[in-house]
Amino acid sequence: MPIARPAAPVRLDAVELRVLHLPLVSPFATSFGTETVREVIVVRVRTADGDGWGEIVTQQSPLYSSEYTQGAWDVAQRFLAPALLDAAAHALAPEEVAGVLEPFVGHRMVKAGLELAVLDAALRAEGRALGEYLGATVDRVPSGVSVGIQRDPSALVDAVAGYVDQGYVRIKIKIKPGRDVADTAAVRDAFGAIPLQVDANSAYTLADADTLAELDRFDLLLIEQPLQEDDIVDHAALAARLRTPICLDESIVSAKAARDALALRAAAIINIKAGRVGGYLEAVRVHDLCREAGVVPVWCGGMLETGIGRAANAALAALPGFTLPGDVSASDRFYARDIVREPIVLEDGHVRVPTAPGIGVEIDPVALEDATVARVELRR
Ligand code: NPG
Repeated sequence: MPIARPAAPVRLDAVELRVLHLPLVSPFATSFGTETVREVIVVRVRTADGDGWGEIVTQQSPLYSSEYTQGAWDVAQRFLAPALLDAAAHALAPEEVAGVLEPFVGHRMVKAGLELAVLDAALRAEGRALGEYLGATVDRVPSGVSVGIQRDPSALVDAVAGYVDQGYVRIKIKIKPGRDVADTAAVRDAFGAIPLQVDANSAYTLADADTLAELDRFDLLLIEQPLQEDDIVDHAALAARLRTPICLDESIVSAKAARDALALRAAAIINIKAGRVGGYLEAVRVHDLCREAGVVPVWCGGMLETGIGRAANAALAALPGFTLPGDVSASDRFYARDIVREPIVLEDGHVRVPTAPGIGVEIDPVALEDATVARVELRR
């Protein structure tokens, strides 16, 4: 359902951007690289009625997508934040942000972070929670965990065991060529019928279809993004050869891309990430489209968000079309110290949807300051 009740416009006085470096509790390895520190940009918008917070989920290097932190830092200061400040000289509703930023091609993660900050400011001013605004229908969401590639399959089983013990209701393991069938088999053998899925982050080509078909015997919930971002037709060809449903992540950069992928039968399931599609409002449009397209299951992805994006993801994941557990894990899955006062915690395999106004969490100013490596403020 489209947003039922739009938010009141806000007047922006300033946009503050910070690059943060947050150490991860353990290295996170995927088919595209290993991270030990999360580099992320936090946005604060200042309005007469108070501040709003957002997060730009780019990574240090353009390995997951073409976006990366220094590029985001540049485009935000040079083009996007000035356009927003100009447009909001009088007042700007959160629903108008995407239109103001639309002339600038791409840079969706930056657009998403700016839009979230405006949305947060507007909803805080109204005393309304993001979940309620987006259309949440539950007060807690089941929590899945994403487990990076480990030294070997037995180390992977050990890592998964720790998360199972904590109560995560669904396990996702990262795979890459040479680290797929044996890793998946080890986890399936060790944990029986646990809900399990794999994520390739674009590491394969259609020539690997036979290897990927070997995963069919593990009754996975899905295989995520086996081929490259623009391999829509090849994903459709692969889907015809696998029993395991294909879920797209990197390829789904907008509601339009989602519509096309579904029409071409390149995906049976869609991972929704607000950063990747340019904002939480576009994320709701992807959700709505999937519900209308014969109830295509969707789930909420994660990008190692701080407490800001994590709280917003919990709100998004509470919409009714999110029928699979998302990568909405507890803050301590990645961070020993989050930058919010109310880190997301796991309760009986679920995380709570915040109910306080806006994103529903308060920033810890000391933790924020300690993590900041660069800061800039743009004024009207
Ligand atoms: O729980 O936040 C999380 C991480 C989930 O595996 C996860 N994210 O490919 O989906 C992904 C991956 C990712 C992380 C992608 C960071 C890009 C950046």
